[in-house]
Amino acid sequence: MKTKGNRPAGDGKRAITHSLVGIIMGSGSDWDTMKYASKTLGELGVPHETRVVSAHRTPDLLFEYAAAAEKRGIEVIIAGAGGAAHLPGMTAAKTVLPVLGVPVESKTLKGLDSLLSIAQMPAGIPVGTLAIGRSGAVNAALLAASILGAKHPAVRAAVRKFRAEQTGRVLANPDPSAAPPPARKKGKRA
Ligand code: RP5
Repeated sequence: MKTKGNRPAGDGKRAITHSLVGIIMGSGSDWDTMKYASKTLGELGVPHETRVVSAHRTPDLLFEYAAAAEKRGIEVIIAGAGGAAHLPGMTAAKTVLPVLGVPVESKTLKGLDSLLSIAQMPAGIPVGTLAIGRSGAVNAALLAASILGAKHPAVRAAVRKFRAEQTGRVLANPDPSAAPPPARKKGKRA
């Protein structure tokens, strides 16, 4: 599987070339949401992979993926699914790695079905459940990075930088009624 986002060296020593996070999703149609998890991990420089693994259409693949993930060096799994969203729970049942679930917004119930399916796991097999849709996908990536940060200082530093920049953007634009500063033309000095 292709590893994405392996930009920074592994904690200043050796570059991490294998995926630390596996982003899986129940259908190719989930990519519109799950791409935000991949984009966020890419911005943080966290090596990750993306793959469609359906709990009901490819159950054997799901078992294989979840059972082999730890040995392959994956440290966190992000699983996105919509509707009767059993992918995160089934994945969590086959691995002791942390599994973060992203409820994909469904057409009929606006993702409430996905949210409850993922969040309401019976005691014994946890799935860390994020918000419905894009926010959940972004936050799953940030939470995965926070988890990885305990072991990988470069990832922890990337999360700190992300937070500081986010704070800086808010503080730099305190008045919502003010027009945003005009973009400078290339070659012109301020
Ligand atoms: C779930 O069913 C997927 O996670 C997706 O959100 C939903 C619809 O899948 P498609 O019919 O678009 O393939 O398994």
